[in-house]
This record gives sequence, structure tokens and C-alpha cells, in this order.
Amino acid sequence: MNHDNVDLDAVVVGAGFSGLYQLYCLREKLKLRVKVLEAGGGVGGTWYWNRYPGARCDSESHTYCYYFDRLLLEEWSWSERYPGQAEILRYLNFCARKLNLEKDIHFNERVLESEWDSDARLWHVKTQTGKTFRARFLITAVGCLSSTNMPDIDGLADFEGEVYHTGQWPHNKVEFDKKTVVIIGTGSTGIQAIPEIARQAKKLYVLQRTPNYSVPARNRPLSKDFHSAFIKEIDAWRSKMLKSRHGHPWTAPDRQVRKTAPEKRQNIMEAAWERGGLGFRESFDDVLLNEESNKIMSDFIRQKIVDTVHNAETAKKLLPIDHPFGTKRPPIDTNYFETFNCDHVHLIDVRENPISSIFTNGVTLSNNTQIRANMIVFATGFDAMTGALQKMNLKGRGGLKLEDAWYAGPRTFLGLAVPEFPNMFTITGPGSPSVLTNMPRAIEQHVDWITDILSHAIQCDYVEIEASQAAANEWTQHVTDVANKTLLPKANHSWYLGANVPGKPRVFMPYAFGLNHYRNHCDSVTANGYAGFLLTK
Ligand code: N01
Repeated sequence: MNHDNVDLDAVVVGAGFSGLYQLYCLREKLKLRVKVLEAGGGVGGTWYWNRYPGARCDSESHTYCYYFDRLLLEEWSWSERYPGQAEILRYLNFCARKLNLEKDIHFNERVLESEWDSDARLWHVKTQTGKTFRARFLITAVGCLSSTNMPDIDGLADFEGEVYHTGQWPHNKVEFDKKTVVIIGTGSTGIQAIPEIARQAKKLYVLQRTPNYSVPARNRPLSKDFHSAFIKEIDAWRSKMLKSRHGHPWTAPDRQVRKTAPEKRQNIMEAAWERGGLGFRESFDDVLLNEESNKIMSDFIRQKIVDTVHNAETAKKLLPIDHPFGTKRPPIDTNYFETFNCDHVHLIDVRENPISSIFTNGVTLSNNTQIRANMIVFATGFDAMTGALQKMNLKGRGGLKLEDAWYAGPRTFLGLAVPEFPNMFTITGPGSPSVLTNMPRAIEQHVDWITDILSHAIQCDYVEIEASQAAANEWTQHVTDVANKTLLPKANHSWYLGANVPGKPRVFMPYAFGLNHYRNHCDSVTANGYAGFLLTK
């Protein structure tokens, strides 16, 4: 074997939650020769890169972990209700060590190009270090939120201070002490980072384009006996998560906001606000289905903002008014709105007065106001769901580029496979429930399903498996139809729609009908002999 060419059964790209579990399944269950290629210097994916202050998951700890291996569940205990970035990274390193995964991962190996060779029926995967990995199967485990969205602002290169993007945060400690910091963006990331940066910086300017809803997380340390109680009930937790539409261990009760008496619904919302977290949205079952119901809940949050923020003008600027609650990914926070009561924190509305350029010492707004700063933090999000796939420069049958195949938006079968890209599977790809769920539940379902189809292909001597055009067209239409039955497409700047990236086709990308229904779809495809796939002997 040539030193720079490696021949394998399968290549997995990415060593986050999905890549690690996929490696485990292909190596241990199917006994394949498999390697993971990872651009980072360690495992973790999202949690390797997103080290910004305040980074924390909004799924509860005991649900945001693998459930496929009971020993992993028993041996790891979480310290807080929601896991922080450092703890998740320690957890994933613990799993990699326990399952002896690292020996099959190439770190610092960024994939630059991946091309299907129709004659040899192999994928050729080329990396930045000059290697080519050749494999029968290619599985992308690149995450939905891993390609950063950096706005193209005039003069950025001239800025003499520090510049960071939250999605590529440095490994060394960033010092905010005695500094004036500008942060751009008030999505889930900005909302987590702002209170933490405010605690340390001399002055903080928050440049907000779209005010956001946020619900208190109510994070807290877990009690000492939480873990022992949890492991006695693992099966019950698993079953609750699998039954729900979003992979969290609860389902919305059968009641509608607008049909509940005003006093009663106010009490329900107050109690849910006190419990905190993503469950707030699930205290009724029609929040994302009915405009009137949504408005009542949105008004409730707006009132909380007014009650929390002392300065009336600041409070008004913080009120989300251009989209219904939950139609952009709903953040949960710790002291986000309270932070605007600090004298050294200043809210700037850059929808009213947009950023015009960056100069050597700060940011200039359209009305010529100059904000002088030592540091600019971009919390401006990601080219979500398709960005990381497109960065792999995928070429399918006949050299077809993924970007050309998806010129009008992503077109997949089940979010798992793409016509003209044989033997390639996309974990949590566009068209799957992914980002609308508690990710580890969606990931385990995808990895199990992919492992089964590869096992089937190997047993039956199929040399190619490929989604049919008809199946992908039908599924993509179904994804759109399902989204259109909800309020989800109503947020103008949502990354669910690709609307946050200039020039990106505006298509609702995740599957909104729920992980439970989605699993049934996938199972029926399997039961029907992989209907929708072209299987070639
Ligand atoms: O990114 P976002 P994020 N000028 O796209 C603004 C997950 N996550 O990194 O809304 C000025 O949501 C943009 O403004 P607008 C979670 O799924 C999870 O915050 O486009 N502003 C917006 O305010 C989340 O949804 C967790 O008008 C600009 C912000 O930047 C996803 O990651 C924690 C701009 C981007 O918000 C992405 O969240 C963190 C410009 N040119 C993240 N460009 C948890 O589990 C963009 N913006 C808790």
C-alpha cells in the first residue's frame, strides 16, 4: 500500500457524538476496516470548537449522552442540570477511551475533497495533509452547526484588536479583563456568552440585529443521589425520549394555549417559567401550530423582559417582535436579560443603525457612530446543515458536485442519502429531524439505521446503494409540506431556512414532524427491503 493511500471499507468524517458512535458500530458490529477523519486535534466535534464563555448544552445532562451502552451510562455521572462545554468534552473523551476509539481516528486531518470513482466503486477522500483514503462507504458525521458564518464586513482585516468567532474559540484562555468588547449576535450563543463576558469585561457593547426570545435555563448542580436514582430508571428515561417528537423525556400535554382559561394558562406558564428550560414551550401542544396561541406565549415572554430590564428604552429594544416564539431555535439562558441592567453593558440596535464598517480601533455604524473596542466577538452562527457537507467538496456520479445537485436547496432521502452519491450516508443530514431534537437521540437512530443498511448490503453483496431520485423528490416535498403546517417557516432570518447566509437557497431544512414519526418512516423503509434505494449487485 502506498504511504499516502489508505484502503478501507469505510471512512467516517468527524469525531463528534455521531462519528464516534458510527466508528464503534462499524468496527465492533460489522468488523469493518474503518477510520475516522477529524479536522480538530481531539474528539468532540461541536464541543471541541465551541469553547466560548458560557457554552453549555440546553438538553439536560442525563439525556444528552449515549444510551447504547449501559456501562457508559452507569460509569459517568453529570455534575449539573445542563452540561457545560468542558464537561461534555470530558465525557466524549471518556467514551472514546472506554471504547478504545482513538486508535482509529486521524486527528488534524481535514477533508478537502471526496469523489466517487464509478469504475472502482470506491470513494476517494483527500485530506489537507496530502493523504487519500479509499473506501467503499463514506459516512459524513460533520454536524449540523460546524461551518461558521462570518459576516463580510468592510475593514475587518484592519482591526488592530482581538477578533474571535464563538464557533472557533481558541484553546488558550481569552482575557476580557480591563477590555472593551463588542459582541455581534444574539442567538443561542450570544445569549450564553453575553452574561459571562459582561462579568469580566470593562465594557460590553451588544450589537443586536434581531431581538430574541429566551427562557431561563435554571441550571443548578445535580444532587449527590441524582445519578444512583437515574441508573435505576434508565429504561424509563430512554422510553420517554423515544416516544417524544423531539427526543427529550417529556411530551406536551393535550391542551391548547388559546383554549385554556386565561388565569389557568397564566399559572401554567408561570410554573413552566420557574422550572425553566426547553420544556417551557411544551407546556401546551399548539405553540408552533396556531398563531393566536403562539402570540399569547410570546406576549408572556415579552412581559417578562419588560419586568426584568430596568431601563424602559433598553427593554423595548430587546422585545422580539418580528417572529413567533419558537420559530427560531429557542435559547435558554442564565441572567441574559438581567445583564442589560449593568451600567457597563450597552445594547446597540444594528437593524435600526446597521454596522457599516470596521476600523482599526472598533466598529462604525451607518450613522457614523464609532464604537471603540479592544475585541470583537462574532456570535454570528453557522452555515447550518449544508455548510460543512459542502466544504468536503463532494463529487458523486459523473463528477456531479453536491453544490450543483443542491443548487435549489438540499434534496435527500430521509436526510440520510443523496441521489447520485452512491454508498454515502449523511448522519443528521438536511431532511432529518436533527436540530429539532435532543441530538444524541437523533444520532443514535441514524447510526443504527446506517449500520443496518451497510450490514444488509454486505450480506447481500450489493456493490452500490443509492437513494432514487423519486424517493428524494418525494421526501424533500414531504419535509417542506410538514414544515408548512407549522409556524416554523415564519422567522425571516432563521438558519433553519438558510436565511442567515447571503445567497443560500431558502428552504426549510430539518424534518419537523418529529423523531418518533421519522423513526417509523425509516423502519418502514427497512421493512420494505429498503424501498426508495437502488441496490446494485
Ligand atoms: O447562531 P444564530 P448561534 N450583523 O444563527 C446575528 C445551537 N446552539 O451560534 O437573527 C449583525 O442563531 C444574527 O442576527 P439575525 C442552537 O441550535 C445551541 O447563536 O440573523 N448580526 C443572530 O442574532 C442555535 O440555534 C446551544 O438578525 C448578525 C446571531 O448573529 C445554533 O447553535 C448554544 C450578522 C446568530 O444567531 C446557532 O446559534 C449555542 C450580521 N452581519 C448554540 N450575522 C445550546 O445547546 C448574523 N448576525 C444551548
